[in-house]
Amino acid sequence: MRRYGKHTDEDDIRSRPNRKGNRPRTHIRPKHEDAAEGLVLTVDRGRLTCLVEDRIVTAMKARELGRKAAVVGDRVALVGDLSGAKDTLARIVRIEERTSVLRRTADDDDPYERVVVANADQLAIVTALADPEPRPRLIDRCLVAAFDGGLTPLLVMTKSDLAPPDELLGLYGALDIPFVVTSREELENGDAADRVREHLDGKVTAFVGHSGVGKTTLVNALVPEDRRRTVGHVNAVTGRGRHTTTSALALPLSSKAGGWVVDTPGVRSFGLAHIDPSRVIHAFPDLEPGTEGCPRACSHDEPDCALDAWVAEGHADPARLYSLRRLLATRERTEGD
Ligand SMILES: Nc1nc2c(ncn2[C@@H]2O[C@H](COP(=O)(O)OP(=O)(O)OP(=O)(O)O)[C@@H](O)[C@H]2O)c(=O)[nH]1
Ligand SMILES: [Mg+2]
Ligand SMILES: [Zn+2]
Repeated sequence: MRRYGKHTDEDDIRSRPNRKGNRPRTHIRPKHEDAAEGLVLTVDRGRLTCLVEDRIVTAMKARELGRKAAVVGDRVALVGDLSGAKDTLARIVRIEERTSVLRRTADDDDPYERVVVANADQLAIVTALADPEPRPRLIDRCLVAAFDGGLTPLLVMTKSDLAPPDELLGLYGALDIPFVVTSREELENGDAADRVREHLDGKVTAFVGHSGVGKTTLVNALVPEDRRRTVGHVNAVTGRGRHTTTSALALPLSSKAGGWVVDTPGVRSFGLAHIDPSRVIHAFPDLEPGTEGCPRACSHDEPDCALDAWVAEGHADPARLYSLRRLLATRERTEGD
């Protein structure tokens, strides 16, 4: 005899929690459909400052993200306390797909690559014309990282009050890369900000370069102080002797077109261990057409390379070929180590 009654009882017992209104426990992780969207503005020792609507929310990453780390510029999904009130902490449960990634390694032989900024459209490579001296090597490396990461480059040469830009313009002025030259005076009368801003509207621009070249000075000239204060009240820029930037910080531009600037800490080198040498040539758009006559899989640093003859014919500056070879050689050497 089938004992419907008993079965029903058992079913009742099993399903009782549901009837009480509790959600059934499933093995599928909740999708956090109610999560809010945020933008990571700065990261400091595991604490992420995010912009959620118009609120500044402090968050940490949820365990379920595992080893994935959110970086400045990341679009993230947040749950928990999103009020932005003091001492509250939200959780980042998802990092949205990135449109671009600026990566570097500390040195060429450092296998640990870090993402400096996510979702930037443009890389402003900042070089002082003096104090500190310009380093074309570093510029070339930043260009490689920009092309490789899907960012368009912009060259910013600061401190033209201390030294003329002629030499650097000789090297980079002829490339199809936009550039801006600024001085102390132009910083003070607003011209520097105006001229740089023309290249920034509607874009997310990361500022990189050696320490002391004037990245923060420029970013501060671009973003009005009241805006910096709202966003940056948990700002990770600390002063230690000279005010040196210790973590990346995204700040909104005030123009109608919108856009963001990302100030980053100064770098000594820009390791490219993660980039395939065959891709390095893309950062030398002035030389790239000359590689058409190269043998297949040319390393561009071998006797049959077509670049020597092409440059000798006057198509490009020999200093640029030297730069390319030096970059390829330093990469090779560290790879052979
Ligand atoms: N003469 C001159 N000095 C400048 C100019 N721009 C910036 N400086 C000075 O250069 C110094 C360093 O500027 P910062 O803006 O802190 O440099 P930074 O690139 O942010 O440095 P890190 O944060 O260490 O990477 C400051 O003393 C600035 O006042 C300029 O156009 N001319
Ligand atoms: Mg700085
Ligand atoms: Zn070649």
